[in-house]
Amino acid sequence: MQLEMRTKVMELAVLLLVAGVAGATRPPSSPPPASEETLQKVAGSLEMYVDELPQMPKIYGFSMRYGHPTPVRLTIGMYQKKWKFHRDLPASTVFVFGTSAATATFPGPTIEAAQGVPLSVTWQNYLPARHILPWDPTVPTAIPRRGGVPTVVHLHGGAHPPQSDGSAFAWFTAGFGEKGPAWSTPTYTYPNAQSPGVLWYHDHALGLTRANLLAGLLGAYVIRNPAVEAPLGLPCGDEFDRVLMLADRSFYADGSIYMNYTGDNPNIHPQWQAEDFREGPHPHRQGRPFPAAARRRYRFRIINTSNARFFNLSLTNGLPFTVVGSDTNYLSKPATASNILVSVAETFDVVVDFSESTTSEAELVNTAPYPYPGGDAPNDLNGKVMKFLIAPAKARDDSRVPAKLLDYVAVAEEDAVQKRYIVMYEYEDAATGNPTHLYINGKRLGAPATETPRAGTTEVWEVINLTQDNHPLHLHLASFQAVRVRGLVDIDAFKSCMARLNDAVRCNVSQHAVGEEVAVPEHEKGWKNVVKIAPSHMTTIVVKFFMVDSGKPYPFDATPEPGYVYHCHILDHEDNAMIRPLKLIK
Ligand SMILES: *[C@@H]1O[C@H](CO)[C@@H](O)[C@H](O)[C@H]1NC(C)=O
Ligand SMILES: *[C@@H]1O[C@H](CO)[C@@H](O)[C@H](O)[C@H]1NC(C)=O
Ligand SMILES: *[C@@H]1O[C@H](CO)[C@@H](O)[C@H](O)[C@H]1NC(C)=O
Ligand SMILES: *[C@@H]1O[C@H](CO)[C@@H](O)[C@H](O)[C@H]1NC(C)=O
Ligand SMILES: [Cu+2]
Repeated sequence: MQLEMRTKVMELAVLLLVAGVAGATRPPSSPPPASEETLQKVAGSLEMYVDELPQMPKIYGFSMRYGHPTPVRLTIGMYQKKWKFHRDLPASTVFVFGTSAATATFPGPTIEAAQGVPLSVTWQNYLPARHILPWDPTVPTAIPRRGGVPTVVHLHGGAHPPQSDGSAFAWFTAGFGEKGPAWSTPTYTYPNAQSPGVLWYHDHALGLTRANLLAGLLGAYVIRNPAVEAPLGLPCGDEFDRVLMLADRSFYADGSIYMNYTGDNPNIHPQWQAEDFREGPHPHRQGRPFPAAARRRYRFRIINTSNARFFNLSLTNGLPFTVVGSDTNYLSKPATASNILVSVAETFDVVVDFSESTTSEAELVNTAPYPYPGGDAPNDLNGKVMKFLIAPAKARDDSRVPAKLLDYVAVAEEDAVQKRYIVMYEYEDAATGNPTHLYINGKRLGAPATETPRAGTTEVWEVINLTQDNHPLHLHLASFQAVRVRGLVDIDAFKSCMARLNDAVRCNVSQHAVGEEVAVPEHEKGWKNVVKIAPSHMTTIVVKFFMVDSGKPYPFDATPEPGYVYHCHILDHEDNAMIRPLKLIK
């Protein structure tokens, strides 16, 4: 008891020290460290399935004034406000997107874009002097001298010029008061030249992404093209085509969002943790029934927005998911799956046919262990995502799932002009054995770019995980596809060689990557922007640095500064610092 008290006092002391370093950007009067028990108690006190699933407001990124979609300019701000997550929970302070503080929502409004119609968005920062969540100045972080919350928006899955990509170094504070070294413009332009599909926008500020997303800076972005999509006949319209953004959050009893600010190695990183899983359920997951789902087909665009949690989703009444798209692109033909494994930031576009249900209710449940794949099974609280109440009578349904969806360019591994080894390392504190930081290819983000593909070409990347986690790899701009996943043999020898030489070829990768081949699931065989990289495996991905729907070059210059990045999408890894530059050349 006494010992525990002392630990807490020490934690506080460390935190105050951080506050001293961080000046005005420190969290407000920090809440006491909460125990797992307390958080579970708060989560358990929220009655499940009482609040209806919300429809987020839509903002149109085009105008139909002349009878056809024409470009518009939008201004979207980031605001601090109070947000009611659940009937039984006091309102929480959040950072959220909206066209005004009054209309801002968690998640932010869904931006509706038209394929082929460019959209300009001026992103504005109205956030206060101090963050609502703790952050760690000892990982590479945007730290403004005069306070404020640095943010910069990245459109995940978007093919757009580097100046509009939301470089981690292009952050800015309220009123553009302070700007990061790569800041160049308040207005970002999204060409929307890519295939129709679902994307999402979120903060990408250096070292703050995990805290800024946890606070609420995320929203969906859908590109549509009726001429291409209507003939497919999939469920459509606001009611039957829905975006589901999954997230996990824990709360204090007063409604504040919880973030663990005791570092894994507090003497090195006072706050940073290798994997910051929320203990409790997100009320969006726990508390939301889908009101009276009609007995017909629905299309759900499921986006995983949690920091580190994987979701292995299935429906309790046994209905399968018919997967029609993965990340932003359609599959070439539908794939049926009884469960889908969604990593951080991964997206699945699925159709569920409730007319086939033999029950009047179905729960969407998550069975993925966390950390994935070696961790604990989810409990009753965080294993339940939402519940569908299914109407008794069959509803009229003109939709269908066609045998063929959309075709894109072929994988064509043989077209690759370059092969690269991408190796994920985790470093540990010798004393505690806890992770201190993670790097790709043993290099910091700030080290000169080594991945410099030529625009318009195809490359093969052999991605090797030398850590214990499954890392969802995300490339900005490029689309890629896993073609082979192969086990590594004699891994200890390989690992120790890599620790010495950091060179896959000299470490005889071809003699180690000869283990069992793991099949890539049918529903993941599409052009993706996030691919799960399994521990102890080498995943071969084919990367295209051009438009994969048409095979044409990017309709913009992809080579200027500040370039792009590629990174692990576990936000705690990305922030410290599993992220590297991706610099296209002519
Ligand atoms: C917060 O993190 C610390 C250090 O990893 C851990 O000991 C503690 O159990 C965590 N607290 C909760 C509530 O998970
Ligand atoms: C979402 O991604 C997070 C990591 O970003 C991961 O921990 C979580 O399991 C994923 N959830 C789903 C449903 O995929
Ligand atoms: C996901 O859950 C299903 C049961 O719903 C199970 O059969 C499957 O093994 C799980 N997959 C993973 C990768 O955990
Ligand atoms: C790689 O393999 C060759 C031939 O099998 C061997 O001579 C060499 O020592 C190996 N290199 C390392 C670093 O293990
Ligand atoms: Cu990772």
